[in-house]
Amino acid sequence: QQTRAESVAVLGAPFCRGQKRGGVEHGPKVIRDAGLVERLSSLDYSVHDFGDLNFPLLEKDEPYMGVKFPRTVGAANKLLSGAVSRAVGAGHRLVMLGGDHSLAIGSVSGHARQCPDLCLIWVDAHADVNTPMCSPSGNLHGQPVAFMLKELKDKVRRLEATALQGFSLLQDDVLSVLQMPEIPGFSWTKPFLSSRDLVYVGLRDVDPGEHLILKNLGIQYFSMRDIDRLGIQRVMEVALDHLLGRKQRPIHLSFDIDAFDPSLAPATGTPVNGGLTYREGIYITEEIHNTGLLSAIDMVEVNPTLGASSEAVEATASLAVDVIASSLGQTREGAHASISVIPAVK
Ligand code: 4U7
Ligand code: MN
Ligand code: MN
Ligand code: MN
Repeated sequence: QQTRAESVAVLGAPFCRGQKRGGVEHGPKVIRDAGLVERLSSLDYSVHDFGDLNFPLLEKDEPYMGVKFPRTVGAANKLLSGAVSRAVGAGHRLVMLGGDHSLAIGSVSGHARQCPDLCLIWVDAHADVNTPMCSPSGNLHGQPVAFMLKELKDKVRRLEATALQGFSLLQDDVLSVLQMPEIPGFSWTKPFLSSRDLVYVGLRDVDPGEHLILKNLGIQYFSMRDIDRLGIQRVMEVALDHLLGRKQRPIHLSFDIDAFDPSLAPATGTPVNGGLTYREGIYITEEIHNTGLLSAIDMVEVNPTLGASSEAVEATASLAVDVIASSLGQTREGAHASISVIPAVK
């Protein structure tokens, strides 16, 4: 059978220390059990399943500035970053199966090592851009974007000059919230993303410090209210133009399953009402596929121990597979790329 001559690497990241609920480390298994590899193969990819990473267990890992399991999360992401970098460097499209969303630190940074000009589309109910100073929970799955953004490390002068105008808060207060400190476990990584290279879709639960960061850095985001107002078609048009309008470059899609409405994706740790419909979610990924620029996908926060029933878990996992397949070219209108699957006339 003919293939697209394109290959997809699947990499499992069974990891849960970026948050407090057990079970999310079983995400890779339920997503595979929902038929991921078969679905991608039927889209004519050559699929390389690299299995699950084996994350080191650290015995002593005290909180630092309220951040929980900093060294454990740092070490896991360092390992993941190397694995992602190798897979992308070998020419594969990458699918990373989480695990909690702290894993995006490793996944996006590993991708960026190979593709320094990548842009990032973050589909999530949450902005995940808390710094240790402003995180309400100390959980690192609510902070990954803060580790990526160059502007949160940049020295005070640039922020004073531009972003802070018009804010009534004392400058010192604002800056101390915005600044990203050194965290044990993360000395292997440096911020690599500009705030203009990031777009959010699906937001509806943003913490005060996060909102301050989004506004101060002028990050492009589309909340559920924006989707209600503009429609998902216009949202994706503006989002992709913002990222690709000046220059075509590789896309990293970081997809948190809690972007969907909890009625569709119940098996997840931090559900928020009023999420994406099935059709909005799939439209997002169809449009990303249509750019021809998608280079890596994270699928995170599927937690099989939190579904009320096995049906609820299977529905969530199967939705995750639909999102990945659609990102990689599965269409709702059908396709006739591989004629060999048409049954011969008897
Ligand atoms: B997820 C939260 F406070 N913002 O920081 C936090 F509401 O990866 C939730 O998007 C983070 O699921 C959710 O803990 C992280 C909280
Ligand atoms: Mn989320
Ligand atoms: Mn998230
Ligand atoms: Mn979550």
